[in-house]
Amino acid sequence: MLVSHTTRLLRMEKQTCVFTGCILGNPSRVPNTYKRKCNRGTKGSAAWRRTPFESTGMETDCLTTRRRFLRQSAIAAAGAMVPRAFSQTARRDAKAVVPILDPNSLDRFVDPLPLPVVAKPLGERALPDKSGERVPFYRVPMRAITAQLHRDLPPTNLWSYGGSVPGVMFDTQCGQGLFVEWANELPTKHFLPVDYSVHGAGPDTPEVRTVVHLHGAKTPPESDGYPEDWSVPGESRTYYYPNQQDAAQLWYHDHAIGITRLNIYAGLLGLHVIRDQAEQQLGLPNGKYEVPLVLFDRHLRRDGQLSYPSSWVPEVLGEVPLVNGKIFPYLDVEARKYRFRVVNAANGRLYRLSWPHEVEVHQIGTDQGLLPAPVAITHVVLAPGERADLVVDFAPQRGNRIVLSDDAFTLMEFRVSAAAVSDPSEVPARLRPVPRAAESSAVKTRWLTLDELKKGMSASGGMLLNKTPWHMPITEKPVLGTTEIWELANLTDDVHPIHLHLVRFQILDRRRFDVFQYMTTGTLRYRDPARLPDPDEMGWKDTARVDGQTVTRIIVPFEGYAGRYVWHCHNLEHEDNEMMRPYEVLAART
Ligand SMILES: [Cu+2]
Repeated sequence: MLVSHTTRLLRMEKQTCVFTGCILGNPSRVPNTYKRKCNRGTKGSAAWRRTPFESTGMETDCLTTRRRFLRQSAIAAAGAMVPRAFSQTARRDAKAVVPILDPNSLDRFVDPLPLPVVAKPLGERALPDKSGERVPFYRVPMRAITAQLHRDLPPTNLWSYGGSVPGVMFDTQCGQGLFVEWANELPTKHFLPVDYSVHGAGPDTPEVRTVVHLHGAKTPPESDGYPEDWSVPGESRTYYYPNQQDAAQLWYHDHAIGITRLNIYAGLLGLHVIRDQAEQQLGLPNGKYEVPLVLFDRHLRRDGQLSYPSSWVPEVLGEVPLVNGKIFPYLDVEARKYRFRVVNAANGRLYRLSWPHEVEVHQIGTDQGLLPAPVAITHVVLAPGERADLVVDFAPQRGNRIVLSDDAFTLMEFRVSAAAVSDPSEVPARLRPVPRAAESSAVKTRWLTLDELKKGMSASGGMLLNKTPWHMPITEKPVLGTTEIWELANLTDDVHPIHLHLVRFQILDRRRFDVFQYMTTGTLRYRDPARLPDPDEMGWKDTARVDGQTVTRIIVPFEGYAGRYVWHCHNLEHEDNEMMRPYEVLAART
């Protein structure tokens, strides 16, 4: 396996540029418009393709200078740029196919916010543990659909779980397990461009393959959606979700090796809410006053169809914002409190949601459920994979229109009714205990680097975790029932949202360090004191923003199941290009 993969990559390195498809070492054959990109691609791709298998040179090549997510967001807001690699692709599309859609050409707030359909079980099935207990059984087909993303656009081709994007929503109770048969009924040809040079996506692999991961769930390994456990059209996988965990807003999405970014971009994502008694007794807004907001962005052509780069690029930030699958939707609300369950389901965009200052907003929860206490906010930052649980009080806003924005663009509008209503819901001062995990409880501390491989000043050649490609032997093997501290040392300039499957964790602190000194001498020098996580991050997390040139320490109790899982960056372009590693939870010794 290792030999064949290595051979394939080295052969590819001699033949083609992974950025443009042109012949390496023969830049005269490159079209002028692609020359700058090809030149960096030629050098950069050869360097990083070779490095994972030959250790020379990589350590001094991977110092990065790329822009930070927040900076991207702010500049894009000014209309000055979209990420370089992505905008080049867009221009290519514009010339070759159909002009690219400018979202500012669309009327705003003309479509109501869609709400996901709640999944209904088909029946019951017996648990595999021979206890005789029967639990609900669901079947969710993955199918090609069309959906109108805006009143004035033609229908868009998408892939869906259960007929919509986002897909059907699971509304579940803690302790009530369920089976889901995920049935791949997709076509055999992908409608987005597959880059066959990405690991796991070679031409000898079926082009359409899917595997579902329930993000944030404590799931047995055989049901967790291991990236190589994919199924092809005509096949299905039945997974068991025990739901033995605290109430939280989870979400499910595709995780197929090498094409996760394409499958999620196509629409393969949906929600899974777990509720519990403790949360239900708090009196928070519920029923129709609890609304999911699933955020993602896309790049669209004027004919309404998705556009995606023809070969791998490090980040894809769409120019068109969607909420629950609609562009610039509106929601009619009563003058009272609402609970919004926000999920960042974008490929690479870090959202910085801003509410008008006169609107009272509290964050009450994060990835893995409620915070200890509500946090008053005017904005919330969410990297891909992260969630925020918000309560917004519209009572003082009778008759007003409230616009929710991100730094980069307007997202949606809330139209507050002029009528006064009674509001029995409340936001208690104490939500649930979340004791801080003691560092002394950790039996092991791991130093793990986040790396970008590059040559020259700006070319990205891919990302790695701990300088180790996906297929290399497993190096992280925590023992079930023990706690570890993972020191995530980000050697790049970018924020990388790091997600661990199976577990929940707490962020201990963040601390900037001298990356240049570390890279050149191997010694660690911190630039400033450690910072505690933000107040809205003081709950249980499953995805943590690891800032550029910073060590982010997380403390992780490995609970649930022994077996093989993964940890990865949730920027989907990074994840697909090897910023993902397996890890194995070892059974505790008896
Ligand atoms: Cu990343």
